[in-house]
Amino acid sequence: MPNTLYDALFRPHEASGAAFLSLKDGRDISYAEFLRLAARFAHALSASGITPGDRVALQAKKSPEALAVYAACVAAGAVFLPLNTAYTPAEVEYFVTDAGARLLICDGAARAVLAPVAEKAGTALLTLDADGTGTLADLARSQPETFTPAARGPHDLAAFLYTSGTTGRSKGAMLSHDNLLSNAEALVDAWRFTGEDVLLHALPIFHTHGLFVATNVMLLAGGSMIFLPGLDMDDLVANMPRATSMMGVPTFYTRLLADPRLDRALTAHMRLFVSGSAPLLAETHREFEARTGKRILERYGMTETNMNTSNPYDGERRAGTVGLPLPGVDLRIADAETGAPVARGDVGIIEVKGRNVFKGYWNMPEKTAQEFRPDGFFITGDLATMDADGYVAIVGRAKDLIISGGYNIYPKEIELVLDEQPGVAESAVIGVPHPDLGEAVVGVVVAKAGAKPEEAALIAGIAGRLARFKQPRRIFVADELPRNTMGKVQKNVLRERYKGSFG
Ligand code: MLC
Ligand code: AMP
Repeated sequence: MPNTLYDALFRPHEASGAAFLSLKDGRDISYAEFLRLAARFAHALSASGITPGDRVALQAKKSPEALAVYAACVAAGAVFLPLNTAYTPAEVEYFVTDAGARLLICDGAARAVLAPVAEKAGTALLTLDADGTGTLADLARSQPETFTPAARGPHDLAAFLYTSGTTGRSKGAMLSHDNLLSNAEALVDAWRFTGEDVLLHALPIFHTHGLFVATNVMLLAGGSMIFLPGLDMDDLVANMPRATSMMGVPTFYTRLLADPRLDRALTAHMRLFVSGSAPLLAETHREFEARTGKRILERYGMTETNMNTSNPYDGERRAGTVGLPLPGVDLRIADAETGAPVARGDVGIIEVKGRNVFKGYWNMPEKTAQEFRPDGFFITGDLATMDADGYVAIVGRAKDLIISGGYNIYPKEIELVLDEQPGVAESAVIGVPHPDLGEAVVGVVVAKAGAKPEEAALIAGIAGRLARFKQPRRIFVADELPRNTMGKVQKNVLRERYKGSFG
């Protein structure tokens, strides 16, 4: 039966003995092997009662098997809901409950803490460990190695990716088969990926960048991935001579630059370095070129929209810009109030429309409506200019967002937890420059009368509530929060005050 994503990304490789994943331990997994595993997993999903349209949540370490759960969901017609491995059980509970997930697949070590969560949410629970074992594998072992994909059309949903928001309540971005496929097609073409490519893959596979940009592009092109568990400089350096390309967040590039082994010889075999998910400093771009002779290709995207712009493969890759709108993406720089396009060169909000743009936030029609213009353009909240040649430069954010090491963090979510801590009257959370992460989270609290909240106690108090990457690296106690005449906290004043916190 026709299944838009399966037919484009997976079916063509069913009989291919070519390597799809090369692992750190030297093992290769062929396309055919991977797809046999995915077929067994798809049968296991069906055996667990999953039918097309059901949500399947996965919180598991990066492994070929975790990636095969994605392929199995596509084949079974389920909606894949990958979760950051750093999320606490309380955070997982929110996502699983909000999405109405039928099944949660988690690491075996997390089973004890997540079992009550799953039970409360009415969700079945299976386990998948980093070595591929667990109750999912047990269930899949005796299943057939072929699976007839469920019928899914372009507008059926393929994934929910949760993104945080200004209210502190995360929203499930609904992505269709066509959203994902159209973007993969645009990127394969724009970045010239072929079956000869070997991508160095050190990103997590629970976000757009590592899952859809990197993986879908390689599946569509038929290339292979050196599939590393995470960002480790020794692994990166050891494997780079075998690779042709790499995709990373800016921290990948600043860490490479800090490594004396980065030079022309190491990168000689590489045809493409892509950066995205957070701003790449023009200085990083220039230093990287000086050291390696390679110009990083920066692109810009978002969970809700997939990739919107990219610097050109052949043309000029301009440092400090995110390049030109991708083919098929309608992009305008608009006035924040009216949505009318601003004059060339002026600052406005990036708005986009196209097959890449998501279907809305799950169960939040009003929120969805607020973020779209009547003519269908999605309001990204990113402030930018477009120059005479069409290059887009992001100059700031209209949304109160922190990007730390490529992870998005909304201050409100942290402020709500800080406000509940003993002795805290109110709080403000900001991002300040950080040499490794781009931005780091800083909390500023005002004490209740007579109370003396201490940084260490505050940090300990929020530890179990928020994923570690969201927790402030520093919490300062201030006499009061600076406010404007409207009573709104002036975060720019706080950012200025604490900007030197990390050197
Ligand atoms: C890890 N830690 C972080 C962090 N990552 N803290 C803040 N921000 C981060 N991004 C914390 C851990 O909790 C831990 O804390 C300590 O840092 C070391 O953890 P680690 O796991 O050893 O970190 P490391 O491997 O060095 O990870 C850093 C990183 C990683 C930058 C490589 O965060 C990463 O892979 N980021 C990529 C995120 C990504 O894929 N973004 C794309 C989103 S999609 P402690 O105190 O316990 O030691 C998107 C759309 C688009 O944005 O356009 O692509
Ligand atoms: P997310 O919601 O996690 O998908 O993150 C999307 C946000 O990351 C965008 O709205 C931008 O603010 C930011 N972003 C992504 N790529 C870039 C880039 N190349 N430069 C600057 N910001 C970026």
